[in-house]
Amino acid sequence: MKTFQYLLKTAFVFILLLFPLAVLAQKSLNITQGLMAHYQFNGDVEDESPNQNHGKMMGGVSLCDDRFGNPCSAMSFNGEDGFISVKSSQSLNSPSEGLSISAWIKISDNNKHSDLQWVSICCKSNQQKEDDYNPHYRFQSTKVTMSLNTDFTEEFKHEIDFDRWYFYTLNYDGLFVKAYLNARPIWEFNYSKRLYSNDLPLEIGRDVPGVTEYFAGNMDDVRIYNRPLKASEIETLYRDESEKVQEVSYCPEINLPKKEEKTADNGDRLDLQETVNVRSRQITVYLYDHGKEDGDIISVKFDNEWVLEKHTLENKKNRLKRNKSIQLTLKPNKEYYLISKAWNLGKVPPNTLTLEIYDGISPKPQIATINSSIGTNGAIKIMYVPQ
Ligand SMILES: [Ca+2]
Ligand SMILES: [Ca+2]
Repeated sequence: MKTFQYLLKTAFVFILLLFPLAVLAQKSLNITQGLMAHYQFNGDVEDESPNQNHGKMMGGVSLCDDRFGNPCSAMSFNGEDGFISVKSSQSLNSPSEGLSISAWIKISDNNKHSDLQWVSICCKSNQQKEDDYNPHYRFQSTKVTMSLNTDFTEEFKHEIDFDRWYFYTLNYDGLFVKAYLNARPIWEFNYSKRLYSNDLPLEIGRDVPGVTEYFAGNMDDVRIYNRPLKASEIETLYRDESEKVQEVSYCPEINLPKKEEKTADNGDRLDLQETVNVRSRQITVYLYDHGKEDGDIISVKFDNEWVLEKHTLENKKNRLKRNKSIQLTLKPNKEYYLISKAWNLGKVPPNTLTLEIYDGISPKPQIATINSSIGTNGAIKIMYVPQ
């Protein structure tokens, strides 16, 4: 009897010890080994892996509802000119003998690429001419083909429904290329060549090599691994519901260039630095150089329009009215972005713009400063909040 009690006690202690481990195991659903990049699209295009392969939104892409209905937690691609561009990096160049790419996708039947169900998830290239190095890898399928690189485009037969979320995975283990839909294996093909890296960007939602195709529909949770995933790991990712909890409480209205055009700001990073709430719909903004006048040249964009082009900043004058000013009109409770593009760094970097903002109601102006450098546009958010 004593032995039995002892056993029971030991078992109890053992269970108690194991319990936190089990909880931990459940929490660490995110499979991180070999993860080169992970895009959750929760309000942004940042890489959630430690590799900092952050993306840039290009052309017709915007945040949309995810598969749980959370706003601004997935990415919508217009199928015409929208994609995400990610600079080449050591981590993105690392796959050679194995690879896995997975994404939640919901394709739409609204463009010229939908007849064959083109699903262009990502492609490590932005060049047309195809060879061993171009693309390094891709995940692209139609209802009759599956592509991993240029060499590997094979016959594939699989139709999916439009306007429905699927978890789609491409896996290459050095022996087979396999496709999984909702974690179920649907196809495999023998292949055993290595993948050759290049220094071209990774593009999500666009496949330039050969003919350019764009993804039409919504995408979420794009994960790229430099190793094949096990079937059990694909299942784990598919079952993961950690995104059910809403992370983005509002939709940031980022007025990035809508078209992929060679405008001055195309390709620049946006650095949001401050939020200013004003009390009337008409505001006057005076602009001057912060500190020493050193020849800073800027352009200013407001609500996606250039309102000032290549203006040389001057010091604050004794009478402010002699400084450059702009008049802006705001709708209530809408988020506006005022973006400063630096054309130089002046003699004393960075390029610093001071804004003195008058709303005609507040007794004092609000002062904001925006730091910009070449390639990184500083921005502030302005909102008219009626009292
Ligand atoms: Ca998401
Ligand atoms: Ca192509």
